[in-house]
Amino acid sequence: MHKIVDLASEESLLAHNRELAEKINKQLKERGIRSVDVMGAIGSGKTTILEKLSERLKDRYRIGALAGDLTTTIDADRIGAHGVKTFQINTGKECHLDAHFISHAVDKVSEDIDLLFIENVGNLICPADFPLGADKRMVVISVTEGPYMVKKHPYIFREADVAVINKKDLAEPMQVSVKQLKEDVKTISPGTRVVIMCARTGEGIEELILALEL
Ligand SMILES: Nc1nc2c(ncn2[C@@H]2O[C@H](COP(=O)(O)OP(=O)(O)OP(=O)(O)O)[C@@H](O)[C@H]2O)c(=O)[nH]1
Ligand SMILES: [Mg+2]
Repeated sequence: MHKIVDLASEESLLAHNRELAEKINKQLKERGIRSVDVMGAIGSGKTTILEKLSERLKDRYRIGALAGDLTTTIDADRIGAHGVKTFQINTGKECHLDAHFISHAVDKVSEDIDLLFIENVGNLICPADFPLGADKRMVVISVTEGPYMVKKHPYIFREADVAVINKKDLAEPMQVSVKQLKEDVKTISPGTRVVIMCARTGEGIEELILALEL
């Protein structure tokens, strides 16, 4: 009995999140704002990629960013240093953002922008279940997490429109095959576009912009 009650409440929580996410997406579209949810492993390069994207796209879009992090403003400060209007969402002990956080934070950055990036908390598990209302969902992993990141986290790759395999420059010393990681994504989620990057140098950024249709 106890288990049935728990399952029912979890389902309603997820359904509520999905409803709210749809509402957020509608609001963003009405304001003419395109949006990208950036999920991915801890330290895989999410903020570095957003810094590079912001530099590359700042003449084409007025950009805003919401950065999810447990307690610090480090990521928002890094992205903000590129002239992006940023707002940090501190989740406390929560390991992912949800639509409720976004619904409260979105007004802080959405005036006078046409493109919104949302950096999720570094985590390859929970964010998969919590869409945030963004047009595109992207997941970032890097070779430094080892060779099994995709196989071990199939759900988030199925949710993602675009998967980035980052830190290509470290593939050789890590003895991790970028080609194999790409094949793993294609096996698990054939519709997900895969972009191989070295965010530190900016390699792959043009392909990412195309994949995100920006
Ligand atoms: N060698 C190498 N290092 C990279 C690359 N991309 C990012 N890094 C480094 O990896 C570290 C983590 O990068 P971040 O961009 O902070 O990663 P993140 O995913 O935002 O991290 P969290 O938000 O803390 O989960 C930093 O020291 C980056 O400079 C890359 O392509 N190659
Ligand atoms: Mg970050």
